[in-house]
Amino acid sequence: MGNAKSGALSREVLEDLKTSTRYTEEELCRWYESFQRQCPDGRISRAEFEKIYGTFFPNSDPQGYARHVFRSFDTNDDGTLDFREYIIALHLTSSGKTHLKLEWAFSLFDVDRNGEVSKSEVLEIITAIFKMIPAEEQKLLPEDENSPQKRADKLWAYFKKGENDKIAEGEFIEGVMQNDAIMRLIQYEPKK
Ligand SMILES: [Ca+2]
Ligand SMILES: [Ca+2]
Repeated sequence: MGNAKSGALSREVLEDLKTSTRYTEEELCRWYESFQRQCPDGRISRAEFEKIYGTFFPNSDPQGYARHVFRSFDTNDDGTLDFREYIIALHLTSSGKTHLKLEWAFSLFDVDRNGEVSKSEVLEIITAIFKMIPAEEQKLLPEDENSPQKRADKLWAYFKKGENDKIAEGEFIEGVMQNDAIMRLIQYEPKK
């Protein structure tokens, strides 16, 4: 920990990240260097995060979604992302392992962090996702997916839930893994 202030990555954090991700020491040290260059104080604020996020979606409004993504990454809830949270975020979202990604997606949908997802939480996140879809792409969406409410209804119907029912994490992950159409509803990948 004593090293942290002088700019070096502490052994403790390094070992922790090596265990919880599949990244090598070399990769972690390299990312730490660039992280330190971009964030000399060792933290990314929510505003900075939203700004970075915005540059990836120049033709739509990703702020609401970025705020939820930030919340899901800020696991100690202190309003900033430190290097550890940043790397875990990278690991969860870029690993390509569906199960891991869906664990993260569940934490994104579980807005109040109570371990289950309600329909109003689904609607809130799907609304934020919808705002990232550029207007001209929205026009091309299937009739039953062209509004946040329709998307939330479709997802809820797929899980055979009543309005006030909840979805637990295991059920969510299993359900989405078994259905590509549902996977499509809970994310937005910009067209290249
Ligand atoms: Ca934090
Ligand atoms: Ca919840």
